[in-house]
Amino acid sequence: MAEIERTFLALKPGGIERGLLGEIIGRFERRGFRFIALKLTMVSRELTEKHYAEHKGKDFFEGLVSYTTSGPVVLAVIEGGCAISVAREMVGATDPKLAKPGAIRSDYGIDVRRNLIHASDSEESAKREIALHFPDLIPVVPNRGSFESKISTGTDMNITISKK
Ligand code: IDP
Ligand code: MG
Repeated sequence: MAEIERTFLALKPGGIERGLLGEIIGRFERRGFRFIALKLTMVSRELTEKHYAEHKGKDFFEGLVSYTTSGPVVLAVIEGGCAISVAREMVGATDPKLAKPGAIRSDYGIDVRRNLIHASDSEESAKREIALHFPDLIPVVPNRGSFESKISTGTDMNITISKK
């Protein structure tokens, strides 16, 4: 059975401006992923710089940060089998022109900066990005009837919960 994982998604301002929110979120739902956390928000420059810290110093960094902070974004955590790699595949190559047909960036994008959506690229990134954007989400061992929040502690399900 596929390993149950959580990953982080961010719909960038362009996708929301163009009214593609339902379409993009719907793809993940229909694929069978469960939304664990979801919010529409503006992200500060400081948080955006932290999120994209690996790109600091690159020529596109300033444009990337300005674009990401230019309008509302939708941030989400999804859970499901091999969520990290499957979400990356659904999102497609960084440059929409190189993404395969059927990938979100290919189907709706043409510009590398305005490439609609971010998805964590590894287990380590997923952990870091989830903690950065959803610090209140309690990490649980997934796939044990997990739909946890601060309200439901999951103690009746005998699962491991640790607050970071
Ligand atoms: P990823 O989003 O596919 O993981 P990264 O290389 O991590 O791609 O880059 C982060 C984001 O920075 C991309 O999604 C894209 O919006 C932007 N970006 C990457 N390379 C370029 C570039 O060469 N020009 C402009 N923007 C870029
Ligand atoms: Mg990346």
